[in-house]
Amino acid sequence: MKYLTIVVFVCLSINWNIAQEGYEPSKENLEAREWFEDARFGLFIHWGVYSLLGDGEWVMNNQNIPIEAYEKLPTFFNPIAYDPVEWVKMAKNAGMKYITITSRHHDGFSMYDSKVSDYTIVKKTPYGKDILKSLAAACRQEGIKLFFYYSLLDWHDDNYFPRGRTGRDIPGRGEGNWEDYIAFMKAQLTELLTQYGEIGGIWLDGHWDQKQWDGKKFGKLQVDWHYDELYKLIHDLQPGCLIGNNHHIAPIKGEDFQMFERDLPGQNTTGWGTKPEEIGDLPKEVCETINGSWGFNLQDRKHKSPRELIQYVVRAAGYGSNLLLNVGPMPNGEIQIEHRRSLEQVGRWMSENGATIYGTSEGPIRPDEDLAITRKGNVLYLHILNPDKDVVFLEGFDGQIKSIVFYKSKNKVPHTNTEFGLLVKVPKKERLPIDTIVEIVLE
Ligand code: JFZ
Repeated sequence: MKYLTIVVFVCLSINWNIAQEGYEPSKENLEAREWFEDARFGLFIHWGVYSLLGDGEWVMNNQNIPIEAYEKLPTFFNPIAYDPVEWVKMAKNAGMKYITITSRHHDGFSMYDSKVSDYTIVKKTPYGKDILKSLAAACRQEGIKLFFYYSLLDWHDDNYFPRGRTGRDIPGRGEGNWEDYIAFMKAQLTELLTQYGEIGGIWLDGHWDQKQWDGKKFGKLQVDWHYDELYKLIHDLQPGCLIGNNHHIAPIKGEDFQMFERDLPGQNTTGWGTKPEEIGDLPKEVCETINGSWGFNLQDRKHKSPRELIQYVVRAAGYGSNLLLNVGPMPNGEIQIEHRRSLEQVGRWMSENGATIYGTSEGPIRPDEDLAITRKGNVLYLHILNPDKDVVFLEGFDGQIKSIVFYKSKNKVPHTNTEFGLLVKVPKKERLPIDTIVEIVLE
């Protein structure tokens, strides 16, 4: 009997990816997923007291800043230039349909008025106001959906114990109780889903911190994240709220979309990304930075050009995925001029060509270096991303073509149907530097 109890206990305790078993998305949720897939483009915002140091959102870990020293940051966080309406308008003009913002990142600081923590923007900064409240109001006003990023991992809270593989050398950390930490997260998620109106989704991050790491690859999970309870809580509070988790593994029951960090779906270029066999059928979202950093980084000059950004949106759409493009606002609340300018240009392109992106699904052929295809009913949009191409060959294409024109000029496209596929000719005068779109209407 005693032996049996031990066996049962061991079996229970290693089943640590427990999902929201039996989860059936509600009608609201299915509608929200549809909306999400049509939206295709969102703004990611990483903003916190770390922004003050201009060295990214991992600065506490990277510089091993003691808890006590880090706690000085909130005392001079005072974003007097923060104008949420301006942020939302910037996103909207860029052609984005939703915003995902960090409510609490790995540093454990709540950027909103949390009653269950003392470590919040309202209680600890001279600014003293809840930035999510004003952002939520601005989003509502402008018709933009709001999502919250929420960190599962915490470098500040003693109850985040056992510690994960990051933040181990931060001086001043204590040893608390894991179950209390889970209860704390539930209380915070409840606040986030009851104080800000309708929330588009919750973007969880930090799962991987609790997987053992041998310097090359991840091993087993050390803790129970209680996803069954967290996911149920979120869906009970707001059935339409979409859950995504940046765990880089196949979707866990209870999730509503699958995310890909800095990688197009299936292209595991980071090494720790999602493997092709782990791609499920949920709506997809790729996240990427506008420069090289998530949180504000003063020295980062790797600003992506408008051309790169537009092509990334197009490629993601070609994979049937959204793009969540990140900016890291400065500590004063402003978004860098370089990024605002680029987003304006992206917006100009989206306003002319958005019909080939929004509401589309992936095309019949996977994107490659030179092209991506999106689809809307019986219309295919062939996006030629390399202006040097004079001929494009779509191998295996055997659709019956009703009409085929260049999207911009509406001129007919010279083409030949061969037994191996479709050959499309792109005359020089039709070529565009960013994306030459060919509209193919099928019978
Ligand atoms: C995570 C965060 O750590 C990062 O700060 C940012 O918020 C980004 C969007 O998401 O990035 C990760 C995710 C996974 C690993 C490292 C960073 N990992 O598996 O080592």
